Amino acid sequence: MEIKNDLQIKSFAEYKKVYKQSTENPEEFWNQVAEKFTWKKRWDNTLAYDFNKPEVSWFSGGKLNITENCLDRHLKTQPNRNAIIWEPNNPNEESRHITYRQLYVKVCQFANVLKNNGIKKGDRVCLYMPMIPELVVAMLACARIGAIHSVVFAGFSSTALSSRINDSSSKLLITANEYYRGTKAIPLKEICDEALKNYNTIEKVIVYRRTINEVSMQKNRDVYWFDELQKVDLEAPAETMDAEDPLFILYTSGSTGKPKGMVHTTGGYMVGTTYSFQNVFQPEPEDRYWCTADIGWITGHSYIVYGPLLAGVTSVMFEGVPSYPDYGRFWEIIEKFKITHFYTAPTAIRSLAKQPLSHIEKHNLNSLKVLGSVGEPINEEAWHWFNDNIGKSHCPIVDTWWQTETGSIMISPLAGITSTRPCFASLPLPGVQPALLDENGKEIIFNGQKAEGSLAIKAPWPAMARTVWNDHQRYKDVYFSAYPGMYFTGDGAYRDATGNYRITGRVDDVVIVSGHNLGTAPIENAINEHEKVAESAIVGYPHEVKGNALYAYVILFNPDDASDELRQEIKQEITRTIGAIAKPDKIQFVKELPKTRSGKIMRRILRKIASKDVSNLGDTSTLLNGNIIDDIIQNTI
Ligand code: 6R9
Repeated sequence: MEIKNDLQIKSFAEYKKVYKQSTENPEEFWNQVAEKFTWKKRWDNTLAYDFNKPEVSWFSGGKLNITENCLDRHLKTQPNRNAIIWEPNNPNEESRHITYRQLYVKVCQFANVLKNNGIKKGDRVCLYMPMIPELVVAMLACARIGAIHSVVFAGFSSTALSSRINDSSSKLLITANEYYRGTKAIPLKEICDEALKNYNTIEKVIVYRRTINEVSMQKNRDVYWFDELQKVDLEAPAETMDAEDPLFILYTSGSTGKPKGMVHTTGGYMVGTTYSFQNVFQPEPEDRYWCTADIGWITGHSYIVYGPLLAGVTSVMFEGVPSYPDYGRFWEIIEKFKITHFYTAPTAIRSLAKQPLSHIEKHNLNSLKVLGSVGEPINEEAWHWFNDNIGKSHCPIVDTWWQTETGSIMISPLAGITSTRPCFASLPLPGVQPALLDENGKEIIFNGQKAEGSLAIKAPWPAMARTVWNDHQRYKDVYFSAYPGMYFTGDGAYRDATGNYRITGRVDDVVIVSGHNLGTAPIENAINEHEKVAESAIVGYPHEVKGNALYAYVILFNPDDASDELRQEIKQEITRTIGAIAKPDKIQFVKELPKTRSGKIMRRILRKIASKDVSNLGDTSTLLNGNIIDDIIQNTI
């Protein structure tokens, strides 16, 4: 366990000292962290970067395989510790305990299956799977042989899946026949078949049988996971990877157009996720850490799979939902496995806070030591509810701010070390240099005064995404053009007089619904697909449980077509092209949309109207058609 104790900061004074060192001499700081890992060859150059190109490389010349750090390394010290504890959707089904040794064997074996199916270093493999240990096995097996995994959230539609398959030109698709989430059966293989109907790059499909039900299998293309295992050895050498070789692609919605395939590389991601995991959560060897995210999101990648396994901690994984069989499910799991660290999202907290406390009172939550929140700003009420009823006021809450693009947690308290305060993500982790920018793009230097502005990051950190797959220009345009020489986060932030950050929300056209980032453009495109729709605009408005919900303004070719039936059709179109999470709660048919003279829809005004906050609509003088606003307000839903 040498890695754990060496990496954890243990006092606030130490944090301040280390933070200062990390900004004064980042290379020396990250060298010391990187030295704690197993490398096949040491790196030549710690950091090279140019944010104008933009180009970033960490630990270049270093050779390694991340799975030797997640698995082989722990075989010497703790082969029998559980790597994964898995809890199924249905509480009557058996949970599974998988030790580091067992996980190592499964990963090696499946790495051989991948090879047997023609996968080589650098190939892309798409994983469209439920929350089962085999998803972790498949990810690590890819990493073992140097293939690039692209996990697609199993809640996405066949259209969303096929666009991600083709964008990454994945050769192999790994899925399950079907699975259950709550009372719903999800026919995953059927969705895959739909996604593969048209042109696609997939040559083979490996199907894990999560249930006993038969599904259709296409000859020469589809094979069963279990059958493939019978054909291979248990040993698989770890491919030698360059520190900057891609480890995975993960798609995130953008404010315009198609999703961006964020590319994360091997060495920096390993160092960054481990360091942040160790310091934010402060785990001890015997702990049982549970993150409720789905592995289809970055939180699952970094803090269910890589961070905890690299740190040698037991990571608990749950297949189901907080409401099934009842709203006591999370608390039951905490009691069952004596969970010490519970990392979840504000939207889950808010929905659980609406339920009677009796669900909680039935369970012993005394094992809990640290609580975490991620995905969107946690409002004060939810923070207090979480603190009082779950943490019983003795568990620090780490409100962790970060992004798919950042790869690792950027701004967060360190559990038990940084003092916490509702709504505040607090202070940057060592190695992270945030900046607040005013409307002219000028940095508001910290001088003991409160300030508010756009949040940017001034210098590279190891786990940052290196590019957008096949579209480096877009990487530059989205993240490095707003404020030349800095990484732009898309978020706004407030900084108090002590230098603590509070994230205030997106400043671009991304709406966060139940913790999921949804770009408004793809949803509008889906609505516009309907033959009766001329144009549409999507905005977010505050929602008690989801944080934000979607409000759609839709112009019809023929206003007489407006009906509830049409609203349903529009929702279906969205479910089909993106997924049910992108369905608007409200659809208002309008004659026109407020537009600027340059033709840009004024979403700022629509957001206010949808939020029923019309007292001050701000400057509407730039509008081409300001006269339509009253009409929109009068017909607000
Ligand atoms: C990890 C993750 C990123 C966006 C981010 C911000 C919001 C995440 C937050 C938070 C306030 C927090 N966000 N954590 N806002 N406080 N603790 O969620 O990645 O899905 O890419 O979303 O989520 O707006 O820019 P991702």
